[in-house]
Amino acid sequence: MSEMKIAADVIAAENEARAQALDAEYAALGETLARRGIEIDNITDKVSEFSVAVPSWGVGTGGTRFARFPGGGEPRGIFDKLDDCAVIHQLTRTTPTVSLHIPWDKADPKELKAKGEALGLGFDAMNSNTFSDAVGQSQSYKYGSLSHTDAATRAQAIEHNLECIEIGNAIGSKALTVWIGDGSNFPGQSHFTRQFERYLASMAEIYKALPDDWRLFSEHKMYEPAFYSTVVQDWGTNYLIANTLGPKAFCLVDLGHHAPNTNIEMIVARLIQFGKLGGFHFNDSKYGDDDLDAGAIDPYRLFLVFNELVDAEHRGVDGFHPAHMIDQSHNVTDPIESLMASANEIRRAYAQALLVDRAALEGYQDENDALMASETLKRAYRTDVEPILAQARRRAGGAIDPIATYRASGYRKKVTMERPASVSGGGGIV
Ligand code: LRH
Ligand code: MN
Ligand code: MN
Repeated sequence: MSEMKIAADVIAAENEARAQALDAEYAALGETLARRGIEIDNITDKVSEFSVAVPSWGVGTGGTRFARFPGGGEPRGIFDKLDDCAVIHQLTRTTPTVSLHIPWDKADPKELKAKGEALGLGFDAMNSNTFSDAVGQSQSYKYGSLSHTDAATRAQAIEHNLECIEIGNAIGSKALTVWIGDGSNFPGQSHFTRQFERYLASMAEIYKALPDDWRLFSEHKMYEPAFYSTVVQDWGTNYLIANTLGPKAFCLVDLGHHAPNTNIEMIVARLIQFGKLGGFHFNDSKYGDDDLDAGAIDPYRLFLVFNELVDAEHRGVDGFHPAHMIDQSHNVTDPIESLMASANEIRRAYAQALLVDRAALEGYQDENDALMASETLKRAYRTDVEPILAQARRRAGGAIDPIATYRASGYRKKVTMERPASVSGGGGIV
């Protein structure tokens, strides 16, 4: 039995107050879906099996571009972060794993593993950091890391990634995500081809050290912190990387890392078609890499991404098991609340995508009936699946209403008393 951060009787009392309404709403939705030939419990079971990893860096207040306004009870380090992640999972039953970032989360792997086990949490993909300088490192990443012109700097960046694999191996992770900020700020500053050759050679070294049952995810981003050119700037370059490195290399799609209005769901479809979709960093975006809460700006786009994933599942695409991770930064909300709401939004998009009548859609596509094809997607999207999500949580021992239950539990107040006040200031991740 894992350590419970929220008392079971709080969850029970909060659920008790909402159980009758949920049962009525679930029964009504069940009737609606039955008329469409869908058995509600089948959808609820599928939703229950769907999980998404929480980023360790998401539970602290972020948004460090101009200033940071920390809330009460900010986690002091990785062990506090894991406690907060456990709360998210206990109430949502959606986030059983945490994605670590090294060196921010560096600790004795044995202690990390023991803490995870005590809380009932596992570890998802490891993330390396060669986009900022760590205290005491000998070479600076100011002019790049894995693609740096200097061999010693590249060697240091490679070595750091190997260490991430080693730590990950000791705690049960099965993947490494590499995002780098390498690029240039002026035309002419870097030779595009030579820079990319150096990157590929460095990544090949990392790939060589990957255990057989691991996957290597490269994450593209259009710009920032390099503002003229970025080495891994789009999914085309990313595909070339994964293809060049080999069968354990895949592309990671962070929803906020594209030009505005990019058709992300189509990128997802292409990567699925060519067997190189590794996984996601879910978040939402209005202008750039905003790291806003999943579904906060454009929930229909999130649904359309899931429509591609469910379509691939439906077609039985070979070896299809993308990693689901959240990558967000919370500036004006309690990060625990934002992450619970986001996990819920991600499951919502999945549940809605499960409701798409795929046979009808295929028929409309074949007949070139654009309007009815669009309506088929909209019909699924317009369905309020909240009773399914709430039922899935309740059946797994979570909360019918995670945010209300969290507020009722007084967890934030408790950790605010235990953890010293965090200082505000700038600087941090981009
Ligand atoms: C930088 C970034 C990227 C990484 C994360 C740790 O753009 O947001 O998405 O995954 O930092
Ligand atoms: Mn990301
Ligand atoms: Mn990002």
